[in-house]
Amino acid sequence: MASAERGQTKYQVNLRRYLRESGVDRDLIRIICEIANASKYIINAIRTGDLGVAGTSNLYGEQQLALDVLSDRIIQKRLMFSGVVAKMASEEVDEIVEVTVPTNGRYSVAFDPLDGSSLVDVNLAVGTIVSIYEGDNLLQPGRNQAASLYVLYGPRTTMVVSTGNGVHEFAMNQLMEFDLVQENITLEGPARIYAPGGLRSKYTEGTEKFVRSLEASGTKLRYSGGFVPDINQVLIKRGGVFMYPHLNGLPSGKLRLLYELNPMAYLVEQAGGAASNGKQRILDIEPEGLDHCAPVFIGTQESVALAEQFIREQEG
Ligand code: AFP
Repeated sequence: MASAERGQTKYQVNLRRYLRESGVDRDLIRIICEIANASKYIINAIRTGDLGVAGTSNLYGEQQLALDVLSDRIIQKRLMFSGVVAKMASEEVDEIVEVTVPTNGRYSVAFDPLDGSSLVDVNLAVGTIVSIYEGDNLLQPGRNQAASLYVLYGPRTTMVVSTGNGVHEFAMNQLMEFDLVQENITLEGPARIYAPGGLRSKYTEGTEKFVRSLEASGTKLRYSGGFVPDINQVLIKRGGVFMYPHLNGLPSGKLRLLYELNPMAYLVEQAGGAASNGKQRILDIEPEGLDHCAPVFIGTQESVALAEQFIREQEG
């Protein structure tokens, strides 16, 4: 039900009301709505902000853009004063940030403030990725998340969120509020699209055979270089698979467990899909640190199982 009807007037169901009527914990709603508010300022930063470098580097030694730092500050400030957050971990900050102002400390949040920021200068879609845990331990397996979401800054601004009862999409309206557009997004059948991250020339034998099987079955290649839009395609098209695999010379792949893989794996599993590092469920991986990276195959259960089979057969 995308909107509630009272008499002749149709009312859109907005994010806060939908979560409240779904019985979501009020402090968790607070965090999700703070991210929704932060997204308004991030949109403005993307549209008008400085596309240059910040002159600093992140935890992975990657050069930070001014937009990375600005987006990080926008989100940190809203979570810091939310009154319900104990700790924050940002992909753009080297260590965990303790909330130092009064808070009930019920939740902790890991986030990538602007994933794919290097795509802004070529005007491609980028996103914010958020992972929420109860308590103050951010280094626990992703299966313990209380919620996860992403905001996709594309031709439309949308939020896809799960609090453990299905995956739902909201779109930003003219008032910059998020209205429900579809609920209980569910992946169906085999992948119709695939997104192969990383250099193909460095694929291992198992991954190479997996990709060839996708091509042979007519699966279409759809890869933007942005994790958020690429995963969004898999979810909204109801069927696909994304991979950023282990590569020859890069056994851990590129993507970050806390800030990218866990939140997306939570969403995709809530949508009836699967997420694996090629051998193990992403959400069962014990984080070894904030900078933990892992290979990923994520999408329909059928496609992820096939990837694991090829890797098992070819690489043991
Ligand atoms: P940035 O946030 O540094 O732009 O990286 C984005 C990303 O982590 C993820 O969004 C993409 O899936 C992946 O990099 C693309 O990596 P390649 O550019 O190596 O394909």
